[in-house]
Amino acid sequence: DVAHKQQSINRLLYKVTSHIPSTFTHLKEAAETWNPREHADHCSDGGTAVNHLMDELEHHRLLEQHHWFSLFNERQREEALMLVDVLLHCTDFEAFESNAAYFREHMNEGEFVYALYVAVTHSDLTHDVVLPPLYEVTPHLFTNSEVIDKAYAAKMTNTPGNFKMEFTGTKKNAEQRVAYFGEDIGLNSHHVHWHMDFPFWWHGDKIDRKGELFFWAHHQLTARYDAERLSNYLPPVDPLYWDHPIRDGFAPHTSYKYGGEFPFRPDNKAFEDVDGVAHIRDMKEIESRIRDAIAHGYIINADGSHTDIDNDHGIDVLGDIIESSTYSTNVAYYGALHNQAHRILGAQSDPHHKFNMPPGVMEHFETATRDPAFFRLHKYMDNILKEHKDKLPPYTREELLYSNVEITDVDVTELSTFFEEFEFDLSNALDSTENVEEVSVKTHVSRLNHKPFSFNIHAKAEHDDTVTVRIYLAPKYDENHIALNLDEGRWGVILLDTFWTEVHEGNNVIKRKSSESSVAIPDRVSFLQLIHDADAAVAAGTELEHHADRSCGHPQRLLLPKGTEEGMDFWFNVVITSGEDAAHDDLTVNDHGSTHGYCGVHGGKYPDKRPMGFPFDRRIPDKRVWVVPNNHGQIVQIFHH
Ligand code: CUO
Repeated sequence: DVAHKQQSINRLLYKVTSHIPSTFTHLKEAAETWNPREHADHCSDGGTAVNHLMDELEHHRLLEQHHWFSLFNERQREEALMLVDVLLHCTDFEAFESNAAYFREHMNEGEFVYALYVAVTHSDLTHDVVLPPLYEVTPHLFTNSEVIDKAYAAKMTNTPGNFKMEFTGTKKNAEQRVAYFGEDIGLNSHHVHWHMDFPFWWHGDKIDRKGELFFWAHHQLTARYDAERLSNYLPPVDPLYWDHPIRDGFAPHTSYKYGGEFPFRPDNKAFEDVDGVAHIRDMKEIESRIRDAIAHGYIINADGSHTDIDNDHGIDVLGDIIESSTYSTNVAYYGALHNQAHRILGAQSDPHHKFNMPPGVMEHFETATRDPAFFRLHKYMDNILKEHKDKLPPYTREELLYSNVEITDVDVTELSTFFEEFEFDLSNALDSTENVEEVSVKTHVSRLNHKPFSFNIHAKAEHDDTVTVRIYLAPKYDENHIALNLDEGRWGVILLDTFWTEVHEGNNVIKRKSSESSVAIPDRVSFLQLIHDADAAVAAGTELEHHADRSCGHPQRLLLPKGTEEGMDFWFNVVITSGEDAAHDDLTVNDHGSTHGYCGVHGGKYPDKRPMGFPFDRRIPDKRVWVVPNNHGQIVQIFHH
């Protein structure tokens, strides 16, 4: 049952760099005596995956324990995926947890955590299991070395502690003004989970519009980052250029649990080739091939055939190519622009491996957004994809019009943001030793939040119908306080919410609360709470009360970009179209895991049949076509207190 499964996953992830304590009898036993090869009858592949991994293990070919792990390292990824394969082929939970316990003891811990998270995300056996927040499972990747050092000292002196986590850098670094966003533990958690829901290496069942979602989720991260910058009096982020120095350096103040400090990059570092990874010349060549494809309107597949991209499907094809995912149809020609760029950026401090530095923050999805170069890189790719979108014809009035509905007004309650303190647990940062007592070690950090808000959409309908509603927000002014026109501002729109509802003939009031947003998730249940609840439910023989929220989703707290004291102006746009745009027929009553806006529907079609970002995804050269009764725009202000 769910409580048992939850308890088992909790225990597997608890203090993962230490042995399973003897109090976890069942898992301890599996770790020591389970022989995966002997249980091949519990594997839907007849034991192929298990035997493969066991061969590697027995021949001592696997990465040692207590070593850093990076998904972008080919061999390390291969090993982690072998375990994913084992777990996803288990036909019952007992085999799943026993194999997991066994390989936990025998494989690299980083590989193990990654594989277990991915397997729990995708396995039918673990649907109702809530994954503990990664920032409490691997705190090293989410907090600073200073805090970790204090936690170690607290343990040594047996003194409980709660330490303040500061954002890296100083006021002298203008980029630090938005560090609260790039270093937000919830944002980093969303980002890493997005990549677990949609892994670039995925070879399981086809994931719907995966390339387009790659574009969209990261386009939204970029648009949101730019809005945060504006509210902090910074210009939008510049894209990266291979021929220009990387203007902003980054000092991560972060260390690996095993493997030393994350490397530091000074300001104005010129790009260098990275030995064994890529040449900058090749990156430029790949970029130019992709841009050629966009200019031509087709890509060339590996077999020489062409796929037209001057259509709504083009963004999906290009997203796969740029990422590059297993869905890219010609990796030999179009390369792996995104993945290689992450590795190149991560290795600029030691590109020739002279100093044996571990991977940089850009080489982990957990840490990537901490580095301002992350947003530069993604702006660069976003601009390439914009070239494609800008080639498509603007929407016509007919395509925008849904004549059944006229939006007459929208009331929005006060929009305001503030900083608050958030506390999380660090005990997983420390190993446990059976005879040293545990002390409580926590950290607290400032984070952005907003007052709950709601809006009422007043809409007149000619007849009863299901409708698709999309709510967008976009900064009204640029960094020089010049008003952006519709076509300039549209690429910066932030999707706040999208949902399906019924309208009836006559006047309707569509009410919606910020907490219902389909792009955001509430605060994650803490790891200690999950452990406590599961243990209590198992002991009492009762069911668990929580229902499994998805881990992929923008933090609800960050739904609104930060405002300003005097109030920052934003366009607030409501776009209503027919319910025909729904890809599922139960969307008015089922939100399919609640974060479909940025994370799709797990295992199903993306719910909105229109292109992601519709109707702001295409050029709007003539704003008169925009004036349809089912679109509504007004200015709102976001205050920061
Ligand atoms: Cu999410 Cu570059 O894709 O980090």
